[in-house]
Amino acid sequence: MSEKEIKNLEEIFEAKIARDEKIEPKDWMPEKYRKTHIRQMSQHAHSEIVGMLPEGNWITRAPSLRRKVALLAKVQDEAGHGLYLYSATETLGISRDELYDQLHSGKAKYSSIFNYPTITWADIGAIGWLVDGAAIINQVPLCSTSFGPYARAMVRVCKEESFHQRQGYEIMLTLCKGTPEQKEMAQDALNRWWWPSLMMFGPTDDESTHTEQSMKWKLKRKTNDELRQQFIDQTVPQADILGIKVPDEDLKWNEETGHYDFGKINWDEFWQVVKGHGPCNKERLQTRVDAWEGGEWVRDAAMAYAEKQADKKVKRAG
Ligand code: FAQ
Repeated sequence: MSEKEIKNLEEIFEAKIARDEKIEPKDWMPEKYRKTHIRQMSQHAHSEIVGMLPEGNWITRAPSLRRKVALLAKVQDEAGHGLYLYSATETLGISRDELYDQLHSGKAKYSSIFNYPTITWADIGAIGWLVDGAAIINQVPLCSTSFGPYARAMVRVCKEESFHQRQGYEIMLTLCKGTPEQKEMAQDALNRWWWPSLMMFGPTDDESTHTEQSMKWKLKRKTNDELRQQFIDQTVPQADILGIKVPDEDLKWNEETGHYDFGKINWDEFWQVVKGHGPCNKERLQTRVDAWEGGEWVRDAAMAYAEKQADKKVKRAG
C-alpha cells in the first residue's frame, strides 16, 4: 500500500473515532490500535477466568443452599465474561490458543486483585461489594468504547456485574446485622480488600503508560484516577450504612472538591503483585495451567470426533 493510501485510511479511521462510530473487526485500523486492544481485552478476559478462583474456593463451604446457588451462578457468569471477551479478542486476528499461551507462560497480565486469598466467608461478601463494585465503575464507560465487539460484550457483562455487586453487599449487610463476631469478620474483610480494590484501577495517571493514547482512541473513556475517585465517593457511604470503617485514617470528605480525600496507596505492593510476587500469584497460575493440561484429552477427543465426522461426509459425498 502506498503512503498516500495509508494516510487516507488513517484519516477515515480518525474521523470515525471523532464521530463516535464503532470500529469493527473488518475495518482498517492502525496496528497499534489492534495490539493495544488485544493487550487490554485479553488481560480483561484472563482476569475474569482467574477471578473465578478466589470465590470458587468457597462454593463447597457456602453457609446455606441459597448462598451456594448465588455463588455458583456468579462464578459461572465470570466464566461467561471470559468467553465473550476471548471471542471478541479473536476478532482482532489472534487465536484462543495464543491467548491462553500468553496467560500460562506469564507473558500476559491479569488483574492484581485476584492474587489475594479468600480466608473467611466475609471475603466473598467483600469481593462482590468491592471488587465487582470497582469492576462496574471501570466497565460501564467501556460500554461506549470505540471497538464494537468490546463495547457490545461489556453491555451484558455490566448487567451481570450489578447482580454480583448486590449479592456481595447483601452478604456484608447480613454479617453486619449479625453477632459481634460476624460484624468483626466483615470489618476484617474490608480491612484486607479495601486497598487492593483501589489498586485495581491501575497506576496513577502520571504513571500510567497507556492512558493518554487509549483516551485518544476512546478505548478508555475515563482515566485510572477519575475512576478510582468515583469508586471511593460511591463506596464510603455504603460502608457507613454497614457500620464498618474504611481502613484509611486520611479519608475525609472535602467540601470544596465535592470528593473524598484519601490516603497514600502502597504502590510498591501493587507492582510486587503485578510482577508475580503477590500472596497467591503462583497458586493461581498453576491452577490455570493444570486445568489446561488436564483438559487436553477432552480437546483431543473433540478434534478426533470432528475429523471422523468430516471423513464420513467426504465418503458419503464420494
Ligand atoms: N493489575 O498504563 P496502564 C473483574 C498494568 S475484571 C495488573 O494504566 P491500562 C470482574 C497494565 O496492564 C478486572 N496489571 O494500563 C470480576 C500495564 O501493563 P502492560 C479486570 C495492571 O491498560 C470480579 C501497566 O500496568 N478488569 O474484576 C493493573 O491503560 C470478581 C500500566 O498500566 C479489566 O481488565 C492491575 N490492576 O489500564 C471477576 C478492565 N492495572 O499491559 C471475578 C479492562 C494496570 O503494559 C470476580 N481494563 N496494570 O504490560 C482496563 O480498564 C485497563 O486495562 C486498566 C489498566 C484500568 C486495568
